[in-house]
Amino acid sequence: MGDMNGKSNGIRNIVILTGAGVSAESGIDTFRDGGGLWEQHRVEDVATPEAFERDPELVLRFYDMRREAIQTKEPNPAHDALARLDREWSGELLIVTQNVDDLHERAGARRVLHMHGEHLNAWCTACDVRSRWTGTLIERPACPECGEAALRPDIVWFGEMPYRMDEIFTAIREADLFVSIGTSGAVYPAAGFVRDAKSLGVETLELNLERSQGSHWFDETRLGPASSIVPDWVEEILGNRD
Ligand code: BV8
Repeated sequence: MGDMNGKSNGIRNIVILTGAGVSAESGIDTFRDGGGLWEQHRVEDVATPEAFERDPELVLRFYDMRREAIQTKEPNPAHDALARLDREWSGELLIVTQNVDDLHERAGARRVLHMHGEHLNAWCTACDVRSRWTGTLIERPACPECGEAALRPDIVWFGEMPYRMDEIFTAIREADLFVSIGTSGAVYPAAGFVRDAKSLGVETLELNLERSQGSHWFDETRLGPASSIVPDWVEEILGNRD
């Protein structure tokens, strides 16, 4: 592993940040690649609380379409490799994902934290309960818990606080290695995690199709499709164990 040869044996606690690039080869649109989500929709029209307030139908339709789409997709070898690491890694491991699909879980990963929410949850703005949801929300269905027609996508929109930030910062503080996979480094606070890791002396590795906005912060960057460079890296890190 580049300048970590021999040192990877000293690695016990790993934090992995994943972005849309890890699901790209499963056929789920990324945000900023050609033809991506933000080329078809302006962020401020569909991914902010103000947008939901202004035009709930447009926002609900946007998320209904994506919630339905992810249920027709399958995990790819990158998800499978990270699930294998989760099963076989005896140290601490946390997969912090910016993705709102469930492909990490469907590949078998358990130690997953969705910092930007999940398509397959509906969040009731009346009783605050989150319910598993695979259908649509456009018809404003009743909350299974309180019966109110007050469900919204369980998605962290721009201007909203990402979930479980304390847990994420604690994991980064205790990490020996921070790995960023398939993210453009365009959105904060996720894009700043590498700087937090670096300032704490944590080794940092980036696995991405192309250089990202944060590449210069990483000790090492490996370029290529996640479906091949992630399994290669997992093989390497598992092979270097004590
Ligand atoms: C918050 C859910 C504070 C929605 C998402 C000015 C400066 C700094 C920050 C800000 C600013 N103005 C506003 C902000 C804050 C804002 C922000 O960062 N804006 C950016 C645009 C500047 N952030 C927020 O609002 C966040 N909240 O700051 O709250 C706060 C404080 C107090 C109290 C209250 C609040 C909330 C942000 C969350 C937004 N929600 N997702 C949905 O899904 O609809 S963001 C969304 O974009 C993703 O979740 C992800 O996090 C983010 C970036 O997307 P990526 O996953 O990286 O995907 P992208 O397409 O960009 O890139 C894909 C990458 O994969 C590329 O690099 C590509 O090369 C690579 N790739 C492609 N194919 C492959 C591949 N790699 C490998 N293999 C392949 N095959």
